[in-house]
Amino acid sequence: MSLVNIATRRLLLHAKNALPAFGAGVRNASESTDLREVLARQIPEKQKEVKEFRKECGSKVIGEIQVDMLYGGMRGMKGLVTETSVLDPNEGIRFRGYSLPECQKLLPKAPGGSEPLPEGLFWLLVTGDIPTDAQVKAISQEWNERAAVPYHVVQMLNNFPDSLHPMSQFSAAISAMNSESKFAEAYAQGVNKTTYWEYTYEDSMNLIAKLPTVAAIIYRNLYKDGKVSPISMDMDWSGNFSQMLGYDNDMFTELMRLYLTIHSDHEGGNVSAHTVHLVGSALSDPYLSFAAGMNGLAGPLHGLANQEVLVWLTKLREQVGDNVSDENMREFIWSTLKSGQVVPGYGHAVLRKTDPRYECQREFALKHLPDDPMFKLVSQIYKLVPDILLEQGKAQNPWPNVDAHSGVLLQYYGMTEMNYYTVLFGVSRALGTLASLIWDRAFGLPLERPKSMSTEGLKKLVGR
Ligand code: CMX
Repeated sequence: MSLVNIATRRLLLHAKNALPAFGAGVRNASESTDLREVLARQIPEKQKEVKEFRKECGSKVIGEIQVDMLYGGMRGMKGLVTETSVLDPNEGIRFRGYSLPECQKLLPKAPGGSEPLPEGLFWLLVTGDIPTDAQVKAISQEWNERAAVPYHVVQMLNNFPDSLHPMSQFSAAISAMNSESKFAEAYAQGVNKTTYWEYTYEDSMNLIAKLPTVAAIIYRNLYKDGKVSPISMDMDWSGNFSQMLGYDNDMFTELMRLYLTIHSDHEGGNVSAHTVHLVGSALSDPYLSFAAGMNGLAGPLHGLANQEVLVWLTKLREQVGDNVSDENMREFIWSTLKSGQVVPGYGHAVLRKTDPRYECQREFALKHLPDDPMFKLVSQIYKLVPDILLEQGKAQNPWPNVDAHSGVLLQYYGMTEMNYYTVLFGVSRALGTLASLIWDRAFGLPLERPKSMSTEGLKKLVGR
């Protein structure tokens, strides 16, 4: 049985960061390094803005709903407010208005590193401001201080059978951590609803801080010796995570910083984000809300696709061998489609171009692993799959998404356990979904309850 030593040890790691170079139009409204304080100042202003907007425009019509949308997974139906990010079908994700390349350029980096620190992205998602180096460092420290995982959760994880999928372990552990929920405790004591955001904030910060340790316990229990190294107080969130996973490699840590940044948020309608928002609207605490989102992320059409891609690539290599010709690869892709399966990592419900999250992972690979055989295979697939999907004529978007590339980078650094990949996605997704949940409670959004209809009722409604 592994014991997580939550005592901390100090490592002399980080020299003082240089301040990031801010370009024109970059917002950084506050000097304070206390995120809670910055948020507390913003919330009344935003509440006022929304109140006035709703008073003036609350009854304006913003779209029409067609029958097909009800049967078609509500595609294109505008039905949610999410402040943290917006997805453009052609351009991809913008976090608080900043594109992915802009975030890569503007967000603070670790000393000597070139990838953004996810702590900075979290600050941006919560506040809308690009943080300073000092603000990011304060978040790293706060998360390190909040990282202790309750012993009953460690015990529970240690007792799970190896056959239980890592995502089931992850979600169960997150639910079980609601023993720590400040929100649930405050609600039970009958606190005023205007203060809900404060407890949601505390729970969110605690949960994000604990996730790397939970994820590392799962990894070390399933695939290694069950021992997890302790948190180092002077390390950043990704540095600690890499170390706890057992990867003593600066480039793996850099990959984690990039990975945990780019998987964080994809506006509000995707399954994981929407689920966290929906369950949170019942005032289930942030642990329960986020665990529900993780059960959605574990679906093969959503986050589990990163596992499916590696399973599919492995099958391809087994069946057609290495150095596969374009012709043989085309045949393999067609055989996948003809057997009624999807090509994992391709297509998207909103995107209509190559996902910028795919592109930045490809750039990482071109820089650090240009000769890796799996990377070459993924590049060859990228050349062939879009034309085949277009020829088949079904997929609205034949281009690759984030999941088509992530596993290849992980396997290069030795993380070959593909069943585990979605857990990494989940750790990152906490940043976006919990930033949104804090604002949901700050805005006092109500219980979510859209109207559903029967086919019979719909027919009557359209006069048929
Ligand atoms: N391979 C084969 N067929 C595909 C396909 C793909 N990659 N992408 C879409 N299609 C098919 C759909 O299955 C659907 O077929 P039917 O009409 O027989 O039902 C048809 O094309 C139309 O689908 P669509 O409107 O283009 O796509 P949806 O919005 O319904 O679904 C998605 C989007 C992502 C579920 C789909 O593209 C898919 O299954 N992709 C593979 C799985 C994947 O990579 N998921 C990860 C997405 C990113 C993430 O959330 O992590």
